[in-house]
Amino acid sequence: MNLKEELKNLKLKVSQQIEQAKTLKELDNIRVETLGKKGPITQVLHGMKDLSVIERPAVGAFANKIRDTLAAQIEKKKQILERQALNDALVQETLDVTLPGKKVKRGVRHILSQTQEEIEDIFLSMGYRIVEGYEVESDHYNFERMNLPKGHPARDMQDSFYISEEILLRTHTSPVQARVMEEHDFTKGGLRMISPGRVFRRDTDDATHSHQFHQIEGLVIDKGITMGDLKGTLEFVIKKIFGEERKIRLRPSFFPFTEPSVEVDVSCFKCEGKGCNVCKYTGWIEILGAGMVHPKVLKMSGIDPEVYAGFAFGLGQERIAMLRFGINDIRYFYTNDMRFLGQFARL
Ligand code: FA5
Repeated sequence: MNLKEELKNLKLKVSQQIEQAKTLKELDNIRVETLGKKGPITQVLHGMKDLSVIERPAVGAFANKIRDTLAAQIEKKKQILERQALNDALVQETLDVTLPGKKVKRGVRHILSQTQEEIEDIFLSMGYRIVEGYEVESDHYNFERMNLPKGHPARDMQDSFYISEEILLRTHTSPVQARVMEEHDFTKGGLRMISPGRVFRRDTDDATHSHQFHQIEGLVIDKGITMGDLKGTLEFVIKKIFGEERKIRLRPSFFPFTEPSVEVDVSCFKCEGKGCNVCKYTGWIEILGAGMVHPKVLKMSGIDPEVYAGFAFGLGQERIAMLRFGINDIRYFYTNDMRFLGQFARL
């Protein structure tokens, strides 16, 4: 068989292989095997040295033509296979755009933070300022300046965690009263502030008590402040928190730093005063402690009680949130159970 015959047969065979190739990889193998340096066409071209000078150009041109034809066929087939591969991928990787998306879970503010912010907003709307106190306090501000000298029996009600003899974790937010009173410039007007924050007591944890909880302190000092201002302010705030139809009542009580002192009750919002398990069948729920600032406390802060008077109150934030939302165990606030916390995305 002469070289031309050989090339023709080769072309036929390779053409068929190209035609039958199913994948791009298969096609590329054919290209390398046929047209590559070690492939049969190159071999034929090498064999040309044995041909006569007359035969050589014709066979050479024929071999080149066959190589170009096969290369073009391979290229064409490559495009077909590529399109096919793309179509297959499009079919296989179809996206169902109607499938519901993945929900991104939005967090919610902790119910205690929400309660605090809501109460802050009420007081801000009445021109109060918000003051931050210290969680680590001195015995001096926490007790002495609140008219609770060492050995005073009322200290027993607020046993603390001591860091040293004089430094402790504050047991209430009342020390902020003394700190603000002594730095307030009364030539510029009276003082109205609230101070929310964390407090600590050596109380045993149960459904209504925690060794760590939150209070909001309130203090107003100006000329001519009376018990009527205290009652009116608290009535306004409590109605904002618990609803316009609520009533309040003041009961005599005792705090060393206020005189007179009162416990403030709100009419029960569950039974409307008829008596139920929430109000322990009294029709009233105790909500906070308050009173007129004791003249001794004013004096210790450099304020003349003959000129100025004021009222103060302290409420438990957990207590407010528990009553409002019917939460029956204070420990839910601190255990970070999302099933509990997630329910309060509504304020
Ligand atoms: C006081 O702490 C006073 N400083 C409040 C005050 C301020 C009175 C200004 C007058 C003028 P009392 O110990 O009652 O008061 O605490 C206030 C509130 O804190 C309580 O009504 C209750 O809601 C909350 N509370 C007290 N102990 C705990 C506790 N262990 N766990 C959770 N809440 C508590």
